[in-house]
Amino acid sequence: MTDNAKRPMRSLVFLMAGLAWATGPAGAQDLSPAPVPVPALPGAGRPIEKGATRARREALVERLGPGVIAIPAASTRSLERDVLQDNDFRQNDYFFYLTGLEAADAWLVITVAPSGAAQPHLFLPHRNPAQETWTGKRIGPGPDAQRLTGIPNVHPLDSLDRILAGLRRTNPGPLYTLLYYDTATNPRIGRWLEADAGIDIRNAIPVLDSARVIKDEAELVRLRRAIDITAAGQRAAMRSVHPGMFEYEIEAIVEYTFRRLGADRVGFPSIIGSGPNSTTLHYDTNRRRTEPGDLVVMDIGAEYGQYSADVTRTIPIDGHYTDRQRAIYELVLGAQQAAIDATRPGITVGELNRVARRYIDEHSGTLCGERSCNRYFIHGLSHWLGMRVHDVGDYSMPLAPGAVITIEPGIYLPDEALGVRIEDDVLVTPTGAVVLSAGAPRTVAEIEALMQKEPIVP
Ligand SMILES: [Mn+2]
Repeated sequence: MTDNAKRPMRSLVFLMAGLAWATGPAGAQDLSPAPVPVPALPGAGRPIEKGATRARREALVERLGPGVIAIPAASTRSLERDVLQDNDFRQNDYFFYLTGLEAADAWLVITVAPSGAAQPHLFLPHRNPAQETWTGKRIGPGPDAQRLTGIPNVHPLDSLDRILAGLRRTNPGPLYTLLYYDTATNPRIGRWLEADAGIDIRNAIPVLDSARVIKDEAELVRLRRAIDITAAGQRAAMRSVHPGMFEYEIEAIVEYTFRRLGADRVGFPSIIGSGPNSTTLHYDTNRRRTEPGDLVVMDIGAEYGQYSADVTRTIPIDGHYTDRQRAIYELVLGAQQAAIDATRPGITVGELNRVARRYIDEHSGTLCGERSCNRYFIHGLSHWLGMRVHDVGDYSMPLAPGAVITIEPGIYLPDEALGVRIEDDVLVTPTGAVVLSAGAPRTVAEIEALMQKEPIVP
């Protein structure tokens, strides 16, 4: 995938370590330029795709009809009260989907008149200079917020209850909001839900979830970047591992690459399972020391701009698969390719699962004894991918262009400490599918060849 020409000669690696880190094969030069942060925007400050977020709001209005839609942002978490492992703030996915804004404690309200005419309103907390000593600059109600979000009506948060009451009078109909375990604890939604409030309150989540399955162009730009960064993490790990390395060292190479290439955080805890741990599906303790002959399952995903990748590779710690490992690997790879080849609009993930399992049935031979290896493929083939690594959406829905799924068959043989999972991220197109994670080497030959190259991390 990546050309080696820009790397310094091996003998210079130590002298030029800084340069090697800057220009290594998992380098930022592989990515399109990152957007320039907008200082007035909170969070990562990435420019808001105003056209895309407006189109998403219009699609929601179209589906819900007259009434008022009120979507809360997330709040910051407390260093004292919560377990903070990265940032103290990650925006609510639904609020982000409709606004692109990373502001805490905000609300989006969309009015839909009986005529169908819709109007978005953004409510933002007043800025608090004393608090900003701790938090850094926030975005408050004002012209900056209007200009950067493309939402013409911006109000202070403390006027929300009063203005919302007026908007509900002039836009009769249900009040749609987010009803799920997380927002049940939102005091304002709690008040609306009380029986004596007399509000016809309905859940906007099912309609939003079905919309989120189909990614628009702006979403795909972010998701592709998360996936490209993750593929770079896979390549960096492939080059750098050796027997005797601890699993957490491999995790460090992966996550170093993520952050160096601008990922915001991991989309989920990195799974680096070596030897016997390769057969534990969600192993993420990553404390074992690798040994010669181990396979290592690396199931990793960077989050970038609120979107998460999910790419798994299974590599031999010493650079060469044994005959037995290779045979199982080729079986999993063949099943994955069969499912990728079958991916197209109209098919369901359940049908893809059957395609992969049929391949395994037909190609197991005696690899797993008398019977097919299928009984060691102990999880589902696919899940939706997007703002959540296991993204929202109905799995009975036939695939349509713009949907993104993972395709990840695996075979796990605990008695042999031999687990193989291969996972790619696949975009459904009008005519078939595109593998978005092709930047991570996938065949035995590609992986063994890359593992021969000099390590990125000495
Ligand atoms: Mn997955």
